[in-house]
Amino acid sequence: MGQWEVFLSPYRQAVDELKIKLKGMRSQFGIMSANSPIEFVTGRVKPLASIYDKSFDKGIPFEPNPRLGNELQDIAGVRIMCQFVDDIATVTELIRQRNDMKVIEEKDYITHSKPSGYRSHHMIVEYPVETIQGRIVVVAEIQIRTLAMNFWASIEHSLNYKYKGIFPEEIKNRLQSAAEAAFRLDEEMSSIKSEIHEAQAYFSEVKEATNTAIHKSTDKEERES
Ligand code: 0O2
Ligand code: 0O2
Repeated sequence: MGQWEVFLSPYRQAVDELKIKLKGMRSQFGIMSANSPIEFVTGRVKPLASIYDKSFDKGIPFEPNPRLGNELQDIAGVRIMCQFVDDIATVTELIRQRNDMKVIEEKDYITHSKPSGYRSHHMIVEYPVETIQGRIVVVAEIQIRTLAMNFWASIEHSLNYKYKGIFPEEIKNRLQSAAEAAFRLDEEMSSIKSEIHEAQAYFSEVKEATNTAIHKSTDKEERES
């Protein structure tokens, strides 16, 4: 295995484990029939080309060693999407209370959005992974955002590739106003949150009742055949 594969392997393990644990939080809300503050979870290990670009920008040697892992805090990155803005505070509190990771830094780009219009809450955590060579503590970044914030960020991210970070003035202004529109959408959805939750609870009940009815009728058919 190459040196980079060896270096990145605990980061891959961290992303896999964090995804399972955070998706587990979502299922636990489901089991308790409570509204989950987590809509979905994704994760990735930063591709080598992006590690190269970022280490170059930050003036850090592009070498597979612990310095790189400590200075580039998003080599292991996990993203949590929420339906409502106040779910973000619920999720961050749940993460702060966990014993299997230690929050070392938080960046609130929701109250203080970036000049681009970017909004998200970032948590930098130290996460220990158990390997055959012992415990390795890796730094990982957890980004928590609403679906609307995520929609904006993924569009802006693709445009960033196209324009290599230098947007024409008109696109820049449009993206900023789209970010504000996304934020207003979040505010509007929050104002009808209880209505939405009622509808979602009703939908789940109907789905469960239909499933139970189908199970009963197929069981009966099997017994009779
Ligand atoms: P792009 O446009 O280059 O970002 P599964 O195990 O099935 O749940 P899967 O399909 O293996 O999940 O991957 P997952 O977990 O859905 O996430 C993959 C996509 O989400 C990638 O996009 C990642 O770039 C993006 N992503 C997820 N979490 C993070 C994060 O914390 N930071 C960053 N920067 N990106 C993240 P694509 O599809 O590769 O395309
Ligand atoms: P990718 O492709 O998403 O993996 P710092 O050292 O704290 O000054 P750093 O490490 O860049 O700087 O941290 P920051 O800005 O808190 O968070 C970096 C990540 O947040 C980015 O990863 C993006 O995923 C996301 N992000 C930050 N600002 C923006 C933005 O304006 N638009 C979008 N779409 N995403 C943003 P990378 O490394 O850019 O890459």
